[in-house]
Amino acid sequence: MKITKKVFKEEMIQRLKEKYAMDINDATPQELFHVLGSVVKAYYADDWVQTWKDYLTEETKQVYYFSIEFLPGKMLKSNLLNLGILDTVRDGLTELGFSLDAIVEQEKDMALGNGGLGRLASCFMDSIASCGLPGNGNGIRYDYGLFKQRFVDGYQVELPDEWLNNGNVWEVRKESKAVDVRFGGNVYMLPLADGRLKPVYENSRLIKAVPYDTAMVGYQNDVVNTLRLWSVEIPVSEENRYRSLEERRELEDLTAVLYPDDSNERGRRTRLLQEYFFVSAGVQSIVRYFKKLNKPLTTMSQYIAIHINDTHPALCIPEMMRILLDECDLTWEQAWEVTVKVMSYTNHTIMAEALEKWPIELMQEMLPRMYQIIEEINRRFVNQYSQYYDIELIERTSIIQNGQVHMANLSIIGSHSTNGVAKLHTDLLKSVVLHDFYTIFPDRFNNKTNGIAQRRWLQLSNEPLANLLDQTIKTSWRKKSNDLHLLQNYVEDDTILTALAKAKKENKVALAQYIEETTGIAVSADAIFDVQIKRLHAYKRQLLNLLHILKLYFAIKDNPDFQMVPRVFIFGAKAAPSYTYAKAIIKAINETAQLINHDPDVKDRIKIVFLENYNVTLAERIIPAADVSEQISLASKEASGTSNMKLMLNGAITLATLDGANIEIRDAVGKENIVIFGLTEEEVYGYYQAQNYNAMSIYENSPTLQRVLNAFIDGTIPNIHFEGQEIFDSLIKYNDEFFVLKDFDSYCVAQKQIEELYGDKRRWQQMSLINIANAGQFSADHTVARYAEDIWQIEPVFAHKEL
Ligand code: 26Q
Repeated sequence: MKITKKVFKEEMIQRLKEKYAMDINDATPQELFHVLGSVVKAYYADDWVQTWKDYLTEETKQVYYFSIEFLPGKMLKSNLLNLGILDTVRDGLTELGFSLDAIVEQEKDMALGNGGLGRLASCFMDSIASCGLPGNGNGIRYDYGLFKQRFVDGYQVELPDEWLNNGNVWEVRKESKAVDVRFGGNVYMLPLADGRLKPVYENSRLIKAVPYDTAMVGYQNDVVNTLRLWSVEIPVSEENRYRSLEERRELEDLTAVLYPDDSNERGRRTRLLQEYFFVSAGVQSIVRYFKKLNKPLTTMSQYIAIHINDTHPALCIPEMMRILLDECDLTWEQAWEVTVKVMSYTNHTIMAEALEKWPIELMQEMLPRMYQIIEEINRRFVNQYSQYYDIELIERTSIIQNGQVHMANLSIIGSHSTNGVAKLHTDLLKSVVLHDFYTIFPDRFNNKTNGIAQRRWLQLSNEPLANLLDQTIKTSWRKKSNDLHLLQNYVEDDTILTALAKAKKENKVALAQYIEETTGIAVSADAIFDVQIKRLHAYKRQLLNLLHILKLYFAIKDNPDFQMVPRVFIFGAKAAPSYTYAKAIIKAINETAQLINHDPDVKDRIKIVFLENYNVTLAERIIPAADVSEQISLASKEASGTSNMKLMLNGAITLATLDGANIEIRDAVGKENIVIFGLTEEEVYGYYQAQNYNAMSIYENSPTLQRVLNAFIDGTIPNIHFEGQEIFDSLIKYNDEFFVLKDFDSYCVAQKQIEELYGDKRRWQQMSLINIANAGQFSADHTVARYAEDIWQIEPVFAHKEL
């Protein structure tokens, strides 16, 4: 995109005048943001239209990434970067007397996701467009995204996320592409004269799904893909005229809020309806598009791929069957072949409680036709495979079991590909969690290790480091992330090592300032910034981090001269509103922070900072300033993790268990450049087998652990009467489900090791450099390229612009 500063400035002045009838000098940052947004939108408008046309006229095979969550964060800067006009716009604004950074602040985070899974979907959207791949997102336009977190007396309080309050510059409402979605009531199959069966619906409800499209601008390649989010509306119709206010409210609320639970939100009617709503709207609009190509429906898989991000969009499978059977008159066999070839599925968890299941009655009541089709898919599956496998295996793999519909089973049976998100995770799927399916469909299983958008997570969020890289190894790493390897040549170069340290320091000073402004806590940028940022979950073990902090605290209390490198322990984490245990941990961390931060004996050797409202924008502030990356989940429980990759890319040293993608990070950097501790996945499974884990005996044999755990119930940590007891009980009474006590000692050793390494400045900088240099393999550009080749069978539109 070529625009000059001059043209840009004129455009800003003109549009401001048109939109607000105002001189630019009188504009507020909010008004400037909106005008700038619309200017940027105009810059990519032609490419957006052209990309769409190209796909249609060239009949390009496209992927549709179905996800109930997308978590893009702010979009202004990344759009400017990808259009290649970031510097022009920044300079232009400066000349007009404004700062881009102040305007950027005005944008609300688009937070239509909980965490890892939603952010992954957004990194993929960026990489798909940036690699010139024909792909689109399909999801829900929630009126309220993930709740805003506040701490009141150390407790998490949730406030609504009113992200649409000032309007949304990026979206385009496409009224003409609306579709109807039907649910509820009864359905029966009416035999027609020609032998076919036609569904007849009674008392069902029709709602209108209206799409809002957002441009996914590729990195300097003229490709602009589409993220399509659906919003509910009540159509004007005879049947709706007489609906009560209450009934209308229920329908309108369908796309009102994102469910804030990222593990098990079971059996909620609205959640199931949300899933069907965006699936049905999305699949209908895909079929409508496909019909424009005038190809036989049986060839659909040559033009369309649909990806199911976790099981939440699994109804894509029966919905595609419904459309092909009921509306396109394909036979069951034809429809099934098309469906399986089109669909693919990613699993993001091995935790049993997170595997989605719906009660049969609920599904029958809400989605009667879906249930009929699922029953038939299941009947045929059982029929076909009981010829080859024993009845127990067939029972374990059935979609319908014990009165419930198992969405993972549906997803595997109804698709041609099932992938895990890190090597270990995929191995566990094959050998344990989905072993039965692996027996039946070995060819369907594959691994796709997660990746991150290195442009957002380095180039945009860490300018000091990005500039240093540009000066040292030139700029090719922005497109070809593996060129970060070039940095390895400087591992003995003291000038570069010092420059790296300086960049990190600059980021730490900036974060220290933010911390002081937002929390009032003064922290030194010379301390180790030790960071754990992720959702709050028992398996992620924020508690282990806290126990270690308490151990250090008692060491100081026992010995006022206790020597240690000063540390700032930084936390960012939201707990699902209904997850009492996670909320208890938040309260305990906050009260421990009060205790330690205000204890004069500590003399600033330890500070605890729990930053409120962890979100994409806050992550962009914290990650560049991190020295230590805490990735301490119990081995086997974290499917992949992605903050581990972001922190590594920004030069933090990983302190980790052998879980998820941590293993691949270790392999990439070498074991001297990462600090590993704790049980291995095999050892964890060993304990499950033998059933001989005994948390109590660890406690009884460790005076340190006694002191630390007793602090939760003896008033040492103030104001946590109930929470402290709950936490204590989880470890002692309920035998420590996530082996926190078992891993405690080796975690403390690892922490000591971190401290010693940090003491050797040169060695630390070398480790940091090696981490950055080897982070390229975790770029989402690579990940989506593998999905494109192995699963979706799609190609970059401009072969010459490929990676
Ligand atoms: C399910 C049913 C009903 C309501 C909500 C849900 C639900 C919602 C969100 C279940 C799970 C999620 C999110 C899961 C998630 O974020 N998983 C993470 O995915 C990352 C990307 O693959 C991995 O890196 C993490 O390891 C994994 O925990």
